[in-house]
Amino acid sequence: MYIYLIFFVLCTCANASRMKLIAGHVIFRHGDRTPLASYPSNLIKEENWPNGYGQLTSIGIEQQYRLGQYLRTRYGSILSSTFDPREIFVRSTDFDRTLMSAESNLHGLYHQRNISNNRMSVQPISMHTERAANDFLLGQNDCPIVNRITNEAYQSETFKQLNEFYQPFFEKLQMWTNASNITLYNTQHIPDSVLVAHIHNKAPAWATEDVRKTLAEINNIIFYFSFVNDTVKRIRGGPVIQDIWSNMNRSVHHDTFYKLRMYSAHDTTVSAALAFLHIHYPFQPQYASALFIDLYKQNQTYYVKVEYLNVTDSNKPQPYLLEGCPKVECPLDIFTTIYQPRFPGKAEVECENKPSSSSRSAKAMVVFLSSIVVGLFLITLVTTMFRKRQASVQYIPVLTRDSADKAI
Ligand SMILES: *[C@@H]1O[C@H](CO)[C@@H](O)[C@H](O)[C@H]1NC(C)=O
Ligand SMILES: *[C@@H]1O[C@H](CO)[C@@H](O)[C@H](O)[C@H]1NC(C)=O
Ligand SMILES: *[C@@H]1O[C@H](CO)[C@@H](O)[C@H](O)[C@H]1NC(C)=O
Ligand SMILES: *[C@@H]1O[C@H](CO)[C@@H](O)[C@H](O)[C@H]1NC(C)=O
Ligand SMILES: *[C@@H]1O[C@H](CO)[C@@H](O)[C@H](O)[C@H]1NC(C)=O
Ligand SMILES: *[C@@H]1O[C@H](CO)[C@@H](O)[C@H](O)[C@H]1NC(C)=O
Ligand SMILES: CC(=O)N[C@H]1CO[C@H](CO)[C@@H](O)[C@@H]1O
Repeated sequence: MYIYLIFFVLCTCANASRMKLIAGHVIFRHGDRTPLASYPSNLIKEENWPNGYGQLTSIGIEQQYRLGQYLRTRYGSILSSTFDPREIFVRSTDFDRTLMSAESNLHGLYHQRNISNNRMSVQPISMHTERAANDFLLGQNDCPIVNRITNEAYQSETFKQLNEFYQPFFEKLQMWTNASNITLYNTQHIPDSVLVAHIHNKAPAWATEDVRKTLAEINNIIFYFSFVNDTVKRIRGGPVIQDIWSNMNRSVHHDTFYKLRMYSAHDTTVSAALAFLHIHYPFQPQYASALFIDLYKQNQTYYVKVEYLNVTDSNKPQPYLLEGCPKVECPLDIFTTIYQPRFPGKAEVECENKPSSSSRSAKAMVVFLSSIVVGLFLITLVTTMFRKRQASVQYIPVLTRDSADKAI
């Protein structure tokens, strides 16, 4: 009896002070697409892919449709069942695959239509974009300083050592692909071409499981090195997080805000946003993977919760405990204190191509930091060799002599 009473009281209190969802923000990668490029020995040419290179496939359309259905279950408590442009704002990069991904996703999110007295079977939904050259928000504009820092990272000892490590594999890869001079610096499109071909049952015979695993490792290394520098994190990941923060700030100040802001973008956008938040995610984001940054309210206090749906179609996002936050539901004030100082300035200022003022000290810094990273890398390598390939998420992608050898 008493237990029931206590239980009842607890429940009532819990209800009264429930975490209430206020606003959702989602950054996702487009769905399954055709390859972006090829290699000399490839028998599958661009014309063998529906609509050519870099286009959303029917698999990708369906992945996004299902992600939209998941968004309905996730945000159904704050979004009307039919489209209302005052509630949702959709922003996409200016690519066919991301625009079409957003459309497919919205078909899953708004299954109920209500237009022209139901005489039309389509519900148009507005979305916004920006041509790539001006798209600072989702990281598409050309930014010379980012290229310069990336090139500096490529000069680091760690990167050189990794390049050495994969030389025997690259020699094989040159033979298979008929491409010349393959290095970690220029190989990006081969892992992609092979992965996409494999998904569509068109992979060449040499692309065994071990070869694909090694290619994936290489891809992950390139992703890792692309977003390791704080300046790059700020420039490539900062704008979208700042945009999200502004919407949360408007809500807190009782200004007009969107219940859901959706950003349809790329693996690089998702990686950069994760890196900006100091989440060390050492993999290439999968198709239709989605990063959620949601605003909650409880007892007049606002909280930010960050979750990443890291596997296509999994519907099981992983919550993150952010550095400096006491718990997964991070009080907005703390979130603001941590991230506001890292927000970028205007694109023109951030991306300005200034010559490096202190390139010597910058170089010394790179050498110093690389030696730390080399140390970490070697420790990781040795540990994994002893552990015999136990799956684990490390700060740096786990490499083993084992996997490099088998691929050869
Ligand atoms: C590789 O390139 C050479 C020289 O260009 C050419 O003769 C050969 O047929 C190519 N092999 C394949 C498998 O594409
Ligand atoms: C091979 O690639 C590296 C890095 O991309 C470049 O520095 C080098 O000049 C290239 N060598 C040849 C023979 O093309
Ligand atoms: C990031 O790059 C900038 C510009 O080259 C450099 O000054 C800075 O030291 C780098 N930061 C790190 C952590 O390597
Ligand atoms: C937060 O939102 C309020 C109300 O819209 C606005 O006046 C204020 O400038 C915003 N703060 C920042 C730092 O943008
Ligand atoms: C919320 O407020 C209620 C009533 O003021 C209080 O009993 C409860 O402990 C508060 N909950 C939290 C999590 O602060
Ligand atoms: C996805 O996240 C889970 C939980 O953090 C992790 O165990 C898994 O390795 C991740 N998968 C991929 C493909 O990133
Ligand atoms: C689901 C929904 O909102 N249906 C409405 C569509 O429009 C007709 C006519 O305006 C309404 O009667 C429905 O309720």
